[in-house]
Amino acid sequence: MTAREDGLVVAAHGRHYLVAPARSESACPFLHCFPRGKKSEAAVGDCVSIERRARDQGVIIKILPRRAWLCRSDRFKSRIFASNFDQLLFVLAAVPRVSEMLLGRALVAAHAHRVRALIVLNKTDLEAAARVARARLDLYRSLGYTALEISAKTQPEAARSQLEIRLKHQITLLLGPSGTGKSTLVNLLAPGAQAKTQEISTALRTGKHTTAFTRLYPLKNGGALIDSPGFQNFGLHHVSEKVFAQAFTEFQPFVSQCRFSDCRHLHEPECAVRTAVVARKIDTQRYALYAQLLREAQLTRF
Ligand SMILES: Nc1nc2c(ncn2[C@@H]2O[C@H](COP(=O)(O)OP(=O)(O)OP(=O)(O)O)[C@@H](O)[C@H]2O)c(=O)[nH]1
Ligand SMILES: [Mg+2]
Ligand SMILES: [Zn+2]
Repeated sequence: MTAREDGLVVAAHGRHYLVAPARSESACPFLHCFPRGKKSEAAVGDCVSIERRARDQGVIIKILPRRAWLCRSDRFKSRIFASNFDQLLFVLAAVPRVSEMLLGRALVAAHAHRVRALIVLNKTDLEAAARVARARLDLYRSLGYTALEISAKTQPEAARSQLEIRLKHQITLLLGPSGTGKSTLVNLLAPGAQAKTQEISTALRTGKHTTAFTRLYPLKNGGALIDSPGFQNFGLHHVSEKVFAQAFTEFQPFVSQCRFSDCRHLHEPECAVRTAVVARKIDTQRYALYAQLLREAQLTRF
């Protein structure tokens, strides 16, 4: 029988995986691996059990249980693209304009998987636009999230010192719209990463994201960054309605005052959450996201 060994999936291109062997004395830093069966379902961040077939090649025999994961999905199919992260770092930028729906989804995902979420506003050198984005950050700070402000390009050292202490020994998944500077941050924090970055105007003209694949980069002082392509959406179909409601922490002071104890805060009479939205005690956009997540969940489940 061929000996098995453990490894960490650092990149996934269809059925082709790049796996870092757990044993550091391994002759190759990375093994090219394929799944044993027809289905290819490993994700970046997965701990896997492999059998070597050649010096730099192997077959994935088993995926070890995951701690946290995110799927890129729609109603019909979903695929896990990153797993086993300790925290989410959502990168938004003065330009392109802040996508709060995406940010809100990331925060719900973090809550559902009980991982920390950190928000970073990049490109503060673009001052006028940064002012607009900054005004919205106060909302998230009031909800208890840490929101840092950096300019990875014009003040890299300040960005590094703000981030390094928060990323040390953690596996951090970078999320955020295309062009906000995720790969720029990877290059700043993970020496030798050489992640591709691109002017947004060029990227938008081609209609493609600069980062095409999710990839894990080890950090010098322990921990790792997982860079992902900027994208519009990811699935939360595995999250229950109850968890959705809990993830909106600003609803919590009101839920006990709803007339019905099983109130979903959508159309029920005497709903204290909706009353709070009307009274502007709850942000309208955040409530709209909650209602949308519930609608999406219903579409998938029935
Ligand atoms: N003005 C300014 N531009 C920045 C800053 N940080 C990054 N950029 C630029 O923003 C553009 C996009 O950066 P990327 O790092 O490729 O963005 P990304 O989030 O990885 O994009 P995708 O891979 O498409 O998801 C590049 O031209 C960067 O040079 C900054 O602090 N200020
Ligand atoms: Mg990128
Ligand atoms: Zn209610």
